[in-house]
Amino acid sequence: MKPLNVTQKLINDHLIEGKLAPGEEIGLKIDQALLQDATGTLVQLELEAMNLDKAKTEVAVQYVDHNLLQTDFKNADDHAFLHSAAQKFGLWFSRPGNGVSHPVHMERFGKPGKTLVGSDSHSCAAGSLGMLAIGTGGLDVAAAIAGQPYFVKMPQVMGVKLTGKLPDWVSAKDVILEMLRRHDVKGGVGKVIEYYGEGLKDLSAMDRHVIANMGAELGATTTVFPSDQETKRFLKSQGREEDWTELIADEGCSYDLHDHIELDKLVPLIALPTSPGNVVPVSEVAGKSISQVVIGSSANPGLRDFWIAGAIVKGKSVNPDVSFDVNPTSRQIIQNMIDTKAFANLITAGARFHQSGCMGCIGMGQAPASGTISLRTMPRNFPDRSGTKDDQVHLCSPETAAASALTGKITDPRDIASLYDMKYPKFEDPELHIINEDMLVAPAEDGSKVTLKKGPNIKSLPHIEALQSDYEVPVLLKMQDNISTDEILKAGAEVLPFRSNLPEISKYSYTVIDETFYDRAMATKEKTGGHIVVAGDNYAQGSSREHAALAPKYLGQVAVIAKSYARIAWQNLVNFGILPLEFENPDDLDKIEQGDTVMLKNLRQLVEQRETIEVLIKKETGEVAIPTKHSLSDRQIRVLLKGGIINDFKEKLSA
Ligand code: MIC
Repeated sequence: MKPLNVTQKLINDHLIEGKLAPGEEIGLKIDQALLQDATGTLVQLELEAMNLDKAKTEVAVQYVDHNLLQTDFKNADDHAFLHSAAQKFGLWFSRPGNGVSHPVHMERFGKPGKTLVGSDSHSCAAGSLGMLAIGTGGLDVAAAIAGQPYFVKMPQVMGVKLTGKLPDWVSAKDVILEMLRRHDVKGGVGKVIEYYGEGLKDLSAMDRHVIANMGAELGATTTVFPSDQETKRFLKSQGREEDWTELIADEGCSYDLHDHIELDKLVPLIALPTSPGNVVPVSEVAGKSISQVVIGSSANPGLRDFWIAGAIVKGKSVNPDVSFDVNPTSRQIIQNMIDTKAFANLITAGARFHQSGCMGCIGMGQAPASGTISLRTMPRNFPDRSGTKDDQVHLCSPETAAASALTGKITDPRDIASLYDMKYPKFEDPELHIINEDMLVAPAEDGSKVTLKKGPNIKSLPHIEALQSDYEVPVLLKMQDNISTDEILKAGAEVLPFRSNLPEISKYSYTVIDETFYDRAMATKEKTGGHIVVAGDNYAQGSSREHAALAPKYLGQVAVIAKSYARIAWQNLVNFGILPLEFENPDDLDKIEQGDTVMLKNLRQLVEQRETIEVLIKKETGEVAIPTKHSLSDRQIRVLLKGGIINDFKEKLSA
C-alpha cells in the first residue's frame, strides 16, 4: 500500500462518503464534539429543533468560556440553559470559570487518532494531539452530535518540515506568526497543514497546540501533528497515558504542497493591526509606547506560556503606564501556576489576574484605552474586536509581551537580556500536572427527564423559507477583500449576550462597516423581500459563528456574490439557505455598486443544473449582465433549495 501521511491516515480511517480527491466533498465519521457557550446556545437550540434524544458521538462537551461577564441576567440564564441542555442531550458540561474549551479539551478528553468537530474556529487546536479536529458552524456540529457525517471539501495537504531548534527568546507563537507572514490569512484555505521533521522533537504538545490553534488564522481546514513520544509524555502528565496511541507518517509518504521552516533562523515576530497576517519582526516596531499587555487565550494556553512570562517579570515591576492582564486558561492551569511559583511571580510584578476564560480575546472586557497600543498573545486583531474603536491590537509571543510589559514599549525580548542582565529562563515541565476535574459535570443517565431552562432572552429559531426562483433585490453593501466575521457580526460584551436571541443580535449585522445596515435591510425586507451583498476575496474569514450567516438571513439576505469565501463561512451560508455565488470574472466586482438593483431569474433550476447564473445589474445608467457560478456539492444544493439544514433534517425525520 502507498505510504500515507498522518492526515491521509486520519481521513481514511473516518471516511464514510466521497473520494480522496482534493476539492471534492467527503463525509467523515465524527468521534468527538466540542461546543463553547457563545456558539453553543444556538447549537443546543438546533438539537432541540432536531428532537435529539442523546448525543451519538463518543464524547461531546459543552464549555462555557466566552460569555463570562454577568452584567445582567442574560449570560447567567444562558449558562443555566446550557447546563440543562447538556444534561438533556448527553453532553459533558464544563462549568463557567473552568477554562477555555481547547486547552481543557486537550487536557481532559483529546485522543490521538480521533476526529473532532467544534463550534469554534480554533477547534483545530486538538490537531496538536494527532487528531483530525475541525472548527465549523454550529449546525454542522449539531448534525455530527446527532450522528450525521461531517461534510467538507477534501483538502490538499501541505507538509511543513521543521528542522533545527528554536533560539532563546523565540517560541511556538513565532512559528505560527512566521507561517502567517509567509501565507497570510487565506494561504491555508482548502488545506490541511501537517507538520513533520526532526524540529518537532523540541516542540512540546502545548507548543504544538499554539501552532495548531492559529492554523485557523491561515484559513486552513485544520492542522495536524503526529502522535509521538511527546504526545505520550503530555498525556501521561495529565494522568491519561492509556489514551495514547502512536500515529506517525509512513516513511516515503508525500504531500500535495511543501514548506520548510528552519526553527533556528526564526526571530521574535509580531502581527500589526488589524490582521493576524500583518506580520513583521518585533525589532521593526520596537520602541512604540504601549498601554496594555494581555497574556492568555487558547492561542497561548499552556503552563509554559504563563511560567515564562512570570520568570521574565520575576522580582521586577511592570511599567507604571501598562495594564498587565493575565487570563489563565483554566482552573487547572491556575493550580499549576501556583505550584510552580509562576502565579506569585506575576502577581508580585503587578499583573491583574482575571478568571479563566477567553475574556478580552472575544472582547468580553479588557478593552484598551483609546488611541493606544495593546499587545496580546491572542489569535486575532480584527478591527474593533477589542471593544475600542480604532483599536491598535498587536499579536505576539508571551516573551515579547512580558518584556514589553516591563519597559512600557514594544520590546524585542532578546534585548531584555542585556537590559536586565538575565538569561533566557528554562522551563521544566512537571512530570505530573495537578489535575482538576471538579467542574466537569457528566451527562445525565436519562436525559428525557430533564427540562430545558430557558430565560427570557433565549428565543427559539425562526422558520427559514426555501429559496425562490426569481428575485429583484438591492445590493445593500459592497465590501472588499478579507472581511472578517467580526465585521459582519461584532464580537464583544455588548453583542455576545444576544447570541441566543436572533431578532436582537441581527440589529448588529455589519455595523462595524455601516451603521445604517439594519434599518436599510428591514425596510428592504418589507419592500422587495430581501437583499444581496457583494464582496472581494476570502469573505467572512475568522470565526465559526453562524450568527454571521443567520442574522443576515433573518434580515432577508438571499445571496452573497464574492470573489471567494472562507471555508466555514461558505458552509454556514448554505446551512442557513443563503446562496454563495462566485464571480466568473473576479474583476466584475468593480461593475457593481451599492444601491444597484439585482435581478435573479430561474435561480432554483440554474443552481440545480450547475449552469452559469447570469446576474442582471440594473443601474441608473443602464443594465449590466454579470456571469456567476457556485461550487456546491449535490448535498448542499439539496439543503440550500430547502432553506437550510434544519428544514432538510426535519424533512428526513418526518419521511
Ligand atoms: C473567535 O475567536 O472569533 C471566537 C470567538 O472563538 C469564535 C467563536 C465565536 O464567535 O463565538 C471562533 O473562532 O469561532
